[in-house]
Amino acid sequence: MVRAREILDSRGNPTVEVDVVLDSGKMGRASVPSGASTGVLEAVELRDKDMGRFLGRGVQKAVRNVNKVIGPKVVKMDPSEQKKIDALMVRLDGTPNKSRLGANAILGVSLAVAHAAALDSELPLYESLGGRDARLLPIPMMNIVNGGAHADNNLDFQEFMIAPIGRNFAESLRFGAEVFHSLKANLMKNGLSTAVGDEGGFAPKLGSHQHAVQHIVESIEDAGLKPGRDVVLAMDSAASEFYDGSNYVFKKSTKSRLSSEKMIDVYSDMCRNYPIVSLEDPMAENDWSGWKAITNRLGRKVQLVGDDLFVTNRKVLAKGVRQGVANAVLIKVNQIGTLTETFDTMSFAAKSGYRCVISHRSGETEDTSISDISVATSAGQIKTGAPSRGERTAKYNRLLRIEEELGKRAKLSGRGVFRPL
Ligand code: 2PG
Ligand code: MG
Repeated sequence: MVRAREILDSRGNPTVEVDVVLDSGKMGRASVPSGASTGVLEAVELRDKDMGRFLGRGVQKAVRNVNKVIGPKVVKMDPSEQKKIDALMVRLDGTPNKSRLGANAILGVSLAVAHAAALDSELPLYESLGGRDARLLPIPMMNIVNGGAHADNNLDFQEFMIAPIGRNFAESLRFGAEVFHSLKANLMKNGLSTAVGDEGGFAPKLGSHQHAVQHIVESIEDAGLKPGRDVVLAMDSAASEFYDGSNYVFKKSTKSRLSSEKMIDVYSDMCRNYPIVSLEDPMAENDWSGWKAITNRLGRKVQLVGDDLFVTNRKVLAKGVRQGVANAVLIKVNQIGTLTETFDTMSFAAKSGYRCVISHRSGETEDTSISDISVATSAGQIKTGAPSRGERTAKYNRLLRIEEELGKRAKLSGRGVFRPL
């Protein structure tokens, strides 16, 4: 049996949850995340637009598409046939961007099928998807200062992340949590707000992006750790959000307007002054010449991750590979809509010498599928928010359990994972 329902995500918006119940009575369950700063080419999240419910954000149509359209077609199929089931849903939808049935309907089924298959074969999800070789734990990239579309402060850049590198995943996570607490103390000492944003990071009003990084570096030291050795830094500017078609406009802070070249100077200086190893969406999704220029300037030293730019889409990524743009791709299952297509994009990235970063969305649920996916694919990097808010810690805690379960076989990815290939 396949059944869907409307549940709430971490922002209090409705989202789709799907149960796939096997004849044995075993049940695979998954729910679907939702972004705030979305790429234009993302697969379509179907919303009801009925203003009488949830401000138009209801997902009853997507739920109905699972229960009435997809369910009856896949119910007789074997859950181990993930590829066939995903391909069938893509065909049933029939549009290039899943706008008929909704990527939220399709992904819910795709993930729930994967969980059902794992239960059926009595394997943990990471092993069911990745085989016996799946034993690489990712370095967590923890977004401890939130800005952009994720907070109502004055930071234009969306995410300031720490990537703590311990001897194992549990130690990395501990470093991350300790820095989070010392950042809280640091902000309080400076009379700044310690309220958190959508991804659990602090959202203080700060003078500049450089100030945000400065507070983070101080907090790493206060926690007794060494910036650049125990903890390195990453940013997601989500630059499409503040690009007006020709300039980068810091609308939340100084109102200054920067050309692509000047914007790249800012990143270049920040990477020189701080141990920053990864920049995500430093340029806007429609500023391909800016992207090309930053790749030429920084792409040999720093990981440059395309999120809005590539939207987990193999075809769009192929354009980037052809043009020599970016050197890594962010992987969000709901940007493309099925597990099969996600894996396809990842294997194409690997073949093309691009790194993959597994990612949550700013609107999340308690679902932890991406933790298993990160281990199954040996991606080596995951970003899933601060060590705060249950929907974020659920993913990190799942990784703790996976590490424990793998025992001596578990291996933590290392600092080298950020080095461009
Ligand atoms: C991003 C994501 C997740 P959103 O830009 O990388 O951090 O944000 O889900 O809002 O697109
Ligand atoms: Mg992003």
